[in-house]
Amino acid sequence: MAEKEIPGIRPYTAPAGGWGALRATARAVAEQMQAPEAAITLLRTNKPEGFDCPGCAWPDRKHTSTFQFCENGAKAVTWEATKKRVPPEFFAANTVTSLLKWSDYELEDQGRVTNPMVYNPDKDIYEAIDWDDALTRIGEILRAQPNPDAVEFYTSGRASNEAAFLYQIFAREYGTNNFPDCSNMCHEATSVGLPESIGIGKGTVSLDDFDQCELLIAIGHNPGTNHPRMMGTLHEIVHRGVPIIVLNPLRERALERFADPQDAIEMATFGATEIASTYLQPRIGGDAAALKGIMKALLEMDALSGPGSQVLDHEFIKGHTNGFDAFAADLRAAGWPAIVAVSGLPEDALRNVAEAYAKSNATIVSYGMGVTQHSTGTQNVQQIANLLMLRGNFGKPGAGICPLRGHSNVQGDRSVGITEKPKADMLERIEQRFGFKPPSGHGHDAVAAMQAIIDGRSTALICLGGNLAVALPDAEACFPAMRKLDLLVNIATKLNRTHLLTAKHSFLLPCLGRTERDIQATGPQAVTVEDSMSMVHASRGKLTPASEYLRSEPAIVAGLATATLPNSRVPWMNMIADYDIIRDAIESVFPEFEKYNERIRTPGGFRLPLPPTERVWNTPSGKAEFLRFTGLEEDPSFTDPTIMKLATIRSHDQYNTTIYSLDDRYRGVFGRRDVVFMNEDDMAELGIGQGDKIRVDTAFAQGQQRTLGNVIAISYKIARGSVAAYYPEGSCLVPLDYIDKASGTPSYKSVPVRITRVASA
Ligand SMILES: Nc1nc2c(c(=O)[nH]1)N[C@H]1C(S)=C(S)[C@@H](COP(=O)(O)OP(=O)(O)OC[C@H]3O[C@@H](n4cnc5c(=O)[nH]c(N)nc54)[C@H](O)[C@@H]3O)O[C@H]1N2
Ligand SMILES: Nc1nc2c(c(=O)[nH]1)N[C@H]1C(S)=C(S)[C@@H](COP(=O)(O)OP(=O)(O)OC[C@H]3O[C@@H](n4cnc5c(=O)[nH]c(N)nc54)[C@H](O)[C@@H]3O)O[C@H]1N2
Ligand SMILES: [Mo]
Repeated sequence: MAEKEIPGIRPYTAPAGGWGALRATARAVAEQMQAPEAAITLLRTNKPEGFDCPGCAWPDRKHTSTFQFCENGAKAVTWEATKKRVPPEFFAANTVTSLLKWSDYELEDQGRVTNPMVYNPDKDIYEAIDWDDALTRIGEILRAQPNPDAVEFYTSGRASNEAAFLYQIFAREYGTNNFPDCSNMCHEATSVGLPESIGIGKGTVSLDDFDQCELLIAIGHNPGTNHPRMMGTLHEIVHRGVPIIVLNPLRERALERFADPQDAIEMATFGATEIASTYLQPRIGGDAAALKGIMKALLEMDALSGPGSQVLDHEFIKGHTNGFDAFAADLRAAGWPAIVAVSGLPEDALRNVAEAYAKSNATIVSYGMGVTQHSTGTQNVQQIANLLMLRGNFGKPGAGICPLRGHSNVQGDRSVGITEKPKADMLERIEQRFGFKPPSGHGHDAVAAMQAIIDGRSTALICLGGNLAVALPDAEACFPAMRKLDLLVNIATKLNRTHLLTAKHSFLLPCLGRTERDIQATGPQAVTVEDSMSMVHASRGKLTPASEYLRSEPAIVAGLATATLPNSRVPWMNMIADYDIIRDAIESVFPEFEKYNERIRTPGGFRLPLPPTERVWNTPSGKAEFLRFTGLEEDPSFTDPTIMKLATIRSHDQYNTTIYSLDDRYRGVFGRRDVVFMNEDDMAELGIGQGDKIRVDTAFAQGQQRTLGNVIAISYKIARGSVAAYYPEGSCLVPLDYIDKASGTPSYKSVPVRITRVASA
């Protein structure tokens, strides 16, 4: 196919990282920050007396290393520490109806919200309101709701442990377990799948394990963009001679070639490091089939091997696991032709992975949204655990499972009680500590919360951060439903669309960000967060707050609680005066936080217990469980070969629903986001040329169909039968109930679609 010039589409041929990344950082600082105080804060990111980077949940070595350069961490910090403001005058000049026409990028780019605001429906604008008035009115409205279970308490994963803990105590004393949470759209498959397999819903590796691993298998994540500090680790292990096998339907530049900005020689010589030793491109949704193929090959190799040279770790399987025989029988029954067809990978490629895996004495498997955001997300995660169990890769140095968490404290929020399915022992300890009886019935996760709002069962929504309506799929169903709410409260740093989907009563409460000083009655306070590897440490902001009216998240939650629950048993104001008291309370409800205040005062903090690292399995059988994925297809209702699978993915210049710019440098897209990435052969077969206008129609049954129009096709190195569009633009294609039944996670990465050409470029 002759290449046409399409505006904004230019192949990117350089390695990821390198000077391009440095230039992008300098630009982010220049565009957003007030020099010099704010720019200097960047140097305090992830330092012992500094703040935790809001960018991602990848850990840092002891928080004492020299400044780790990271382009997207810099963007996250500068975007928060921006000099731009959204004062009351802004709202006075722009009706909510007019703001709804702005793009997500334009809304957030206005800067930090400075005052508490209340919506005035007569004028269709947000107006400034005193904190006390706002809190009193919210309290009155909350007390007037039909029942506590008609209120949804959403949490986004930037909230600190202290804020999240107070928030769950508030909601439970109010009387509900409705805790929709961003992890319901993210790693819920991990939180549900891994406890069944290995007894805990978290990763088992530490950074030290990366120093000792002999093989890394990286499945369905894009660290060059989303976990950029991981690139330093990948760079190191490649230089140690460790092979990295990637499974990703798209070629992601940083997983191919990367120039480490921390590496002076690489920078000076314009050199780069090849990251993946093997790059396999399964079809979207083909991971379980690929993993089953790899494990089947291992079983076959083991059957041929003699005593002493066995491929499987039989001792581990016998001593530590359950369910092996049925699991192995299922693998033996799976036919190679079907594995090849569904995974989209040749048999010999899968056998080669098995061989590399059999050679390694210590393997880590890392994974992200490419694994979890599928209708079989939970089972996909469990296949990864199975693969590791076959060679005893739990509880030994250099080995384990590494889910790449999303938001910088999403894991911590769950550790301190943000869960819609509370365990009895936690509830008992809450009652012991605070003297009220928390509800025990299961509440709503994110999708269930929105379904309750759509049906009118839920009448109020409080959001501790985030952009729930845009983060959830299916705007067509969600946006109108938001307007039926009686109460909408958003605690936020920046303006976004969820704030504009106003209810009968709507409030916007501006809070401090991570980078800012938090001073309470007893002096400056630090908060704590937990990274992807279960390390808990302190974070202390240094910048002057964006406005004198901002309050900290813990203070806002305590204010809401006091206003709503006049007879509360909880000493809210004491806890706000001194966050050590919040941490003491956390420790009394969650024993694994013992000596919390003492241990966060050591640089680097402390690690929460991870029993699988000691080969202790907190499952009902007391063993790690081999859990089967029956069949190979993730959704057997869509096997018609004309149906393709669409994934919604992040560009390099976005943070979830926050769009920093319209560029996606490493994928060669500049100044636009209206693209659908397609395989060249699929395009040829469908008669679609580079840059042609297309439409994407879902292949769901009548009534469930959705369409994405006004997009162009771009040829990209993506597996056949697979297409990709940006999140959130592509979210309109995902029906709200197309979810992983086990975890409730929307299938954002695997929508059955058909593509038609509308007009030529
Ligand atoms: N700069 C930046 N950093 C971030 C974020 C951000 O938006 N911007 N978001 C944060 C959050 S909340 C999260 S959860 C993480 C997300 O981090 P990632 O997990 O990296 O998220 P995505 O970009 O959504 O998708 C990851 C990859 O999945 C691949 N993929 C799609 N479908 C499949 C499939 O069927 N199989 C396989 N094997 N791969 C597939 C895509 O090609 C893509 O490379 O990043 C966090 N960090
Ligand atoms: N189609 C599609 N949809 C997806 C995904 C996908 O891959 N594809 N990924 C899903 C995933 S993994 C996730 S985690 C969700 C993300 O869902 P959310 O967590 O709800 O969304 P964010 O875009 O991270 O939220 C951004 C907003 O958070 C607020 N904010 C920023 N910092 C702070 C702070 O310090 N405090 C407070 N209170 N507010 C703050 C700002 O107002 C900002 O506008 O989206 C999900 N949606
Ligand atoms: Mo996420």
